[in-house]
Amino acid sequence: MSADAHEADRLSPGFPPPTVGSGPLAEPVAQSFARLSPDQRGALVAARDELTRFVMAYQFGLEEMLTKVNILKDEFSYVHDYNPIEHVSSRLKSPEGILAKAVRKGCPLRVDAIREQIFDIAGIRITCSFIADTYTIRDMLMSQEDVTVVEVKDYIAHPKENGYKSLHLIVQVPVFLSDRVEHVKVEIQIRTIAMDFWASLEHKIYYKYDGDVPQTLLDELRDAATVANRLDVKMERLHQEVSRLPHASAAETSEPSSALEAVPAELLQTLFQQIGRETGT
Ligand code: 0O2
Repeated sequence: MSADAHEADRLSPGFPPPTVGSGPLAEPVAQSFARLSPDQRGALVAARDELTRFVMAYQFGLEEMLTKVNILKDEFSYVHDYNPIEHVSSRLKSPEGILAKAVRKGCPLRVDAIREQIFDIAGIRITCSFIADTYTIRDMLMSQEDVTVVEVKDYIAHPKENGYKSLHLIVQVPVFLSDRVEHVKVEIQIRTIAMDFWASLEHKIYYKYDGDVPQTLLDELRDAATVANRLDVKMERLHQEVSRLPHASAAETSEPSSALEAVPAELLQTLFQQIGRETGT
C-alpha cells in the first residue's frame, strides 16, 4: 500500500461515507458486469450486499461509541467543572485498508475471518490533557454495561521500543440491526496531546522513509518521546498544584465553567420565566 493510501487510512475526523454501497456501478465495472452470467451476477451482487452490511455495522458501532465518548465529555465537564477530553477523532478503515491489513496479517479474505481477526476497522482516538485523564476515560468506558472489553494494551505504562505511548482498547458493542444484533469491535486509542504530537510525527517520518528510517532519526525520536513524557509529567504536576488553589469565581474566569454558563443569558432568563409560570412560583 502506498504511503498516501496509508495516510488516507489514518484516523481522521468525521465519518467518511461508506465506499461500498448499492449506488450505480462505475462505467468500466458496469461493462464487466454485463459480460457475466446471471449466476455470476447474482453472486457478485450478494457479495457486494454482504460487504456493504459488514461495513455499515462498523459505522454504526463507531457512532455508538462516539456517542458514549461525547456524553462522557459533556457530562464530565458539567459535573466536575473540568474537561478531560481535548479532542476526539474517528475513522472507518477503507475496504482497501481492510484488505491490506488482512493480507499483512495472513487473514483469509472472507468477511467472517476479517470480523474475527481485524480489530481496528472502526477506530476512535481520544486526546486528553493529562496522563491521569487517559486512565479516567479508559475506566469510564470499560465500566459501561454494554461495552465488552476484548483487549487492553497499555503503551503508556509500557512504551514501545521506539518511544510510542498510548492506551489501546478493543471494545465490542452491540449494534441492533433490522434482523439481528451484531457485536462490533471498535479500537479506541487514548493518549495525551504530547503523545499524539509525537505519534503523528513518527508516523509521517516512518512513511516518508517507507519504514527504513535512519538510525540517527530513530534515536532523536526516542529522545523526543522522553522530552514529551517529561512535559506530560510537568504539566500534570502544575495542573494538580493549581487545582489545589481556592476555586476562582465564575466572574474571574473568562471561559464558561459549566454548560449552564455557556447558555446565553436571555435564553436562561426565558427558561426561568417559563419554569416559574409552569410551577406557579
Ligand atoms: P493505522 O493506519 O493507524 O490503522 P493489530 O492492530 O493488533 O493487528 P498491532 O500493531 O499489534 O496490530 O496493534 P497495536 O500495537 O495495538 O497498534 C495498532 C495501532 O496503533 C496502529 O494501527 C497505529 O495506529 C498505532 N500504533 C502502534 N504502534 C505505533 C507506533 O509505533 N507509532 C505510531 N505512530 N503509531 C502506532 P496500524 O494498523 O498499524 O495503522
